[in-house]
Amino acid sequence: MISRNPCISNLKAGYLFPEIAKRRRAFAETHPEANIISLGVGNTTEPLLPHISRGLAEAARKLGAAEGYSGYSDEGLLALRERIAETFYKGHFSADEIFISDGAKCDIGRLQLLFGAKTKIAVQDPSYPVYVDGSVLTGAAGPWSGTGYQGIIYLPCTAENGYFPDMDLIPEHGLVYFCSPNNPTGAVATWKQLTALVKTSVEKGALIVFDAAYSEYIRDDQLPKSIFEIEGAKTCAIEVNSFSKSAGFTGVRLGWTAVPKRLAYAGGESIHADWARVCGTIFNGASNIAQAGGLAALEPEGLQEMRQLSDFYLGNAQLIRSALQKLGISCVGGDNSPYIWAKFPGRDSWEVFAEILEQCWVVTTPGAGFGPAGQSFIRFSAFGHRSDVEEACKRLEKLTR
Ligand code: PGU
Repeated sequence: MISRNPCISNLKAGYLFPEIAKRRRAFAETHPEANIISLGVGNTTEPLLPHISRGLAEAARKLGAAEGYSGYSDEGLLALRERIAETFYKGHFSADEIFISDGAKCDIGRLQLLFGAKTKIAVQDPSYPVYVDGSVLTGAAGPWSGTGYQGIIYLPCTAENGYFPDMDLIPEHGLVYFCSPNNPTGAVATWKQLTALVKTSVEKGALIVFDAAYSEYIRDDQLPKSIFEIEGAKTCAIEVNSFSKSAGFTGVRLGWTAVPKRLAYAGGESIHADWARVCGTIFNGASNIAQAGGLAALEPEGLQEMRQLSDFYLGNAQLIRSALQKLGISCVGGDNSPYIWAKFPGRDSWEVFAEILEQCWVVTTPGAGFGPAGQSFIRFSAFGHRSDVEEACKRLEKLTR
């Protein structure tokens, strides 16, 4: 029989969120009476708001008539690319520098094809596990060596350093994944910090893949929402973003990647041209219905609805944070992000995860799943119906520590 791709064997365990779902199912099987509430995976729960929902419905209806029908749209609807360039980048990008995707996660996976297995990879520690697992799959990292994957440069982002890494650790000519607002800590990098990141990356010839999936949760207008607000970023950064958490499109699937035309590899070749080549080869464009939904989301009514939706989840975040603080559990996040990062000093995070599940019937995410620095932390997601979040907060009082 055919041999397994050795890179897959290098993955230590199953992907984090299915692993959590497996443990939840195992608990539910032995405790059928448990009415479990999930504050685990960051999955949206609230219905689409009317203007955006109408945009999707209308697009589906149009496909049923000869004059409204459309097929493949490859790199995306021009109108949507233009609207994204205007809305998020204030016209500093041209439409052809915006590539529409079926979500940020999918593009993070595809982007790795640009750099190959010899690339040095740096990630914030803790961070979204796809950066590391995706690097293992392409052979740029792995196998697991006890405390982390070989070949990954973990950039500790902890309370001690204000959740911003030591710039001396940025690898020369490497790839740096940077997520702000950060999943899982909720920390948002300041202007000064992102300026340092861009400056260091330019000096060291490193490329930043900036994940702005939670940028619409930033309420403090002193904080940058995009790496491209920083001068010089167009020579060293790519940005991925998504409608998932802002418009509730986790199931609809729509995102984008901004790739500056002037961005070049060490040998001078165009990264933009290669990205177009990769997408043209292994991606046939986002759903035309989803793209019409995205256009509706970027109309004034849609923008208001996105604000309303993210305000709702931020309201949940406040409830969770104050419930934890009342219990004397120290936590951060939730102001400009939908995640709360709670510390359980000296504890193993999978053990705390099990304890919260068993004592409170609440699913969370163990911090260790986001990197070595996540040990002793738990991530609480603010995505949930209000009544579930309120009930979960009450149940957390049962936690005996
Ligand atoms: N980027 C970050 C930083 C994320 O946290 C997530 C989702 C995505 C991208 C995915 O965006 P899409 O546009 O929907 O593809 N993180 C969630 C969901 C889990 C997962 O595996 O994607 C989370 O709970 O962390």
